Amino acid sequence: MANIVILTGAGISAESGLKTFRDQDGLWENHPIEAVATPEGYQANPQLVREFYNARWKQLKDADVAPNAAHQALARLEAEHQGRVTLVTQNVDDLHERAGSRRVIHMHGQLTKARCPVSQQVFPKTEPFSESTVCTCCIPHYPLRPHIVWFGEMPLQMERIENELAQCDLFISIGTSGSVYPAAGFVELANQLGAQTIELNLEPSQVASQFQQTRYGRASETVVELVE
Ligand code: BV8
Repeated sequence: MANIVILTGAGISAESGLKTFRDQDGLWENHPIEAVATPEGYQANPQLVREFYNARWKQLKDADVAPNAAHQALARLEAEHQGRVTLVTQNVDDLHERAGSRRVIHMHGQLTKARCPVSQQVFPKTEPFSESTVCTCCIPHYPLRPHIVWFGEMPLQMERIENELAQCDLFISIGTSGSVYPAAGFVELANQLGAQTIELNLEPSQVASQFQQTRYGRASETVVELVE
């Protein structure tokens, strides 16, 4: 049976009602995402950045935000290939878990978690970020930061991801524009290591030419077709 590594991006959550980065033309409240999703942005205007992540965290709780057919198809694929499917996501939402996926690596962090900026200890996020939402691990207590990988910060679990890519026979990229590294470089690594590579997206990504196979359309259709 194939070892399968799947990379997902914001496009897989689009049909669940979560905006993609491109939908916002790279902006949020008229701030460039790079300005808001960076350590410098947080340093310069912590309240703005806290509001950015609080808003997206609250949106996860909206009744109409739920996993879609693509998330569910990936959870079925994992259940059918016990232990042979690894899901690496750039998304910070929890829709893969809510669909039933278990082996999920959030390489860019999670909206549902908070982190102490000093000890780096990670906590479940139970309340909106504010100046007074502080860690319990240090004295003095520090305001918790989003457990999110900002631009210029090292993605999480890279060694494990590279290890999974080295052993995979099949690499499938779903719903990502291929605009951010190192995630956009995974297909090159998979090709070098002899895996089959497939891109499923609404339109060709910035690295589309590096995939052996490409299928375009909405994830809720293309992923279901591929998995069934
Ligand atoms: C790092 C968390 C080093 C935040 C995110 C120059 C060249 C190369 C690299 C760089 C460079 N300058 C700087 C860099 C590095 C930088 C980078 O790549 N910058 C880019 C802008 C060039 N990368 C980093 O900084 C990374 N870290 O390099 O660290 C290092 C080394 C040692 C020590 C320390 C550091 C960290 C990057 C992580 C940033 N955080 N997310 C948050 O979420 O708030 S990035 C964020 O944007 C996402 O996580 C994702 O990774 C990225 C792009 O988003 P996508 O998921 O692709 O979404 P997008 O909207 O772009 O596309 C959606 C796609 O879906 C579209 O193609 C659309 O067609 C499709 N779609 C839409 N609807 C559907 C659909 N498809 C199917 N069905 C549908 N219905």
